Amino acid sequence: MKQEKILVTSALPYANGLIHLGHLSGAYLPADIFVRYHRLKGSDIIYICGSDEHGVPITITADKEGITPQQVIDRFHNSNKATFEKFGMSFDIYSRTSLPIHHATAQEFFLSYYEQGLLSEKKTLQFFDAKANMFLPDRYVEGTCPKCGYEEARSDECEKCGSLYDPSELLNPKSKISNSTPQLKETSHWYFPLGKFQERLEKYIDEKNKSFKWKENVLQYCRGWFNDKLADRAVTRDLDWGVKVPIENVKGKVLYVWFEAVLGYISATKELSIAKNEPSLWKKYWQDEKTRYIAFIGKDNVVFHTIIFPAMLMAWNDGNSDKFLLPENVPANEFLNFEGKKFSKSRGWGIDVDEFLELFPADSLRYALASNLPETKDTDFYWREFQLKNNSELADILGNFVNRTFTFASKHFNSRVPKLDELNDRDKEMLERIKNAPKLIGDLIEKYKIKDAVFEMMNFARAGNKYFNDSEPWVTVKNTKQKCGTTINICLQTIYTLAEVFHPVIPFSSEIMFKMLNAKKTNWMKSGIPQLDENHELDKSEILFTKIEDSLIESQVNKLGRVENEDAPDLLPEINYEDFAKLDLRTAKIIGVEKIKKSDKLVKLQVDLGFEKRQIVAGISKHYEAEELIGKNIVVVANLKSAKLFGHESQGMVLAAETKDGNLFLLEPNGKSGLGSKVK
Ligand code: B3M
Ligand code: ZN
Repeated sequence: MKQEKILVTSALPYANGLIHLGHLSGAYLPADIFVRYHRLKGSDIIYICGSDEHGVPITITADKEGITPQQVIDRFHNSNKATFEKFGMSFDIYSRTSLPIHHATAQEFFLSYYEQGLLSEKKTLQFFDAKANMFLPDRYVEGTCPKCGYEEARSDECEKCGSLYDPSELLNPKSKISNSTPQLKETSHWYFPLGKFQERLEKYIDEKNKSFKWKENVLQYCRGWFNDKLADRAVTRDLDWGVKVPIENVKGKVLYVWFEAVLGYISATKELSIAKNEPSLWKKYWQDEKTRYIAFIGKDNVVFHTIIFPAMLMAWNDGNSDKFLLPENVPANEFLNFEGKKFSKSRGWGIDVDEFLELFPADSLRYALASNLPETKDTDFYWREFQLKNNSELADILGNFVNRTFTFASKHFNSRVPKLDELNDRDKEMLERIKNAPKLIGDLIEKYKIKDAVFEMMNFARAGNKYFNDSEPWVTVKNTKQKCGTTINICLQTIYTLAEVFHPVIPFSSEIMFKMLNAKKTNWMKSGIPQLDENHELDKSEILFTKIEDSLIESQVNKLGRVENEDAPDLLPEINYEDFAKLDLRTAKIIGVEKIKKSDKLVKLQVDLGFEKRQIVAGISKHYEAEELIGKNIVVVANLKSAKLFGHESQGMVLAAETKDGNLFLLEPNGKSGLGSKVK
């Protein structure tokens, strides 16, 4: 059979958060299974992924934490990369879109469109947040719907009544970033003419679907987009963080994150080529007509991979002699939910993959997720189901079959593969099953029916167990040892084939099975032919799967929905004691109050510190009547440099607590500490 050449990509996760189980089920685990299968089949396949490191949310995280966007992406890139490794993802490269090679690639594409005259520059009005000094993407503006009065409407569309309007019609707009009122400000952007490509895109999807059968859920999304007619799309943004618009004299504008992120697949492949010392290797995958390109994603990314990315590639191909391939298939999955609800970090619903893998083996998670993939509709992860999959399937069926076979082989056959003697019908039937398993399972994987493939894998192990039981080697070992030998031989051959076909799903355990067999993987299809010679020496047996205790599962279930503290404020950066000790805080008493005429906030206080009297201007006049202030014991900052406020000298500061709704309360010591005492 001819060797297939295949390029596989998985959506590039944002380096702005940790990946969760839902991500694994959507775009990563199915792809990894597909890739591992093809490697065993002998296909020439590369698997590309990496972090998506641009976009507004990353800059917002950075601002919130008082760090740079680079620090944000470094943190999440490194931890997601490590988590993927622990989970057994077998990417050929896990790259990042902040690398120069990606910036250059994305700019090259943009310039090609620009030079072909495809992009149009348009002026628009967009909300600008003066406080945060930035243009606001739609989802960061909220206001009152001009049609129905819904108060949480978005800048150009109302979720409640469904109406679309111009952002200038939105009432009481608020910036979600600074909570201030944004102003509409003129800006200009470049637009990509998606509409021009509609006909070709429809044809492309139609043809690919005819030859390669696309998933119904994916076709549905595409039809929806085509029905609404594709419109021009702005492909630039006013932002500092991202791939700079490569046009002279254009400042402060970057490429829209989605517009460049999809090109990250190409730049990552280039990076891989350089790492492999074959700089043009990437062309072999992206530009050779014989290559099959499969893009694995989750359902929220469909339009970008079936419409926008293909249109971008078509546009490049129109203007350049080196032509890129379009995806042959985009087998998007639906979502995985968690115990009946959406994953939510803030509500404590779900578990980080990293934390999960501290508690349970990667293969247990891989198997549980793979047998419950959201291939045609959303599915749920349930802790009890996870326990059941591990205990009753991995341990009780696969693990048990391997264990009892090895026990027999070591006890009665000196850990060597016994001779295959005369075959009865049951033996022949089992050998037939071994022969058929790789093709049966492989065909399902090729059709992206991974869940069904996993079901067949376990079914095959089930058949092994049944064969063992029905053959009763514990009886034959006593009177017809040759018969017993035949049974154990066939069981060992079954284990070999199981190790092979289970490899894509549980690679770590498959590795152990091969080690126990003292054998190596072979070509996928060959693994249906008995591979272990008579008298072949086996390695020692290991426990493949341990059962998960109820208590461990219960403690996880009990944790659900518990959050440390949802309203915990963002504290200022840490200080050390020396910083604190610089403040000289003293007890004092208010002995005089005078309003400051031109200000509705400030009052002039005369305070007695015991050792001296001072004048302090404080912003509390909205919160206290002058009369109630006289005689109050307070705390003041006594070593604050004096300053003039509204023309009045202020020699210190009074301490007050501000509540969430903006009320101020003076800190009032009870008077026992006298005046001028140090507060520490
Ligand atoms: N980072 C969206 C996501 O993680 C986005 C995918 C990019 S694929 C090129 O859902
Ligand atoms: Zn409305």
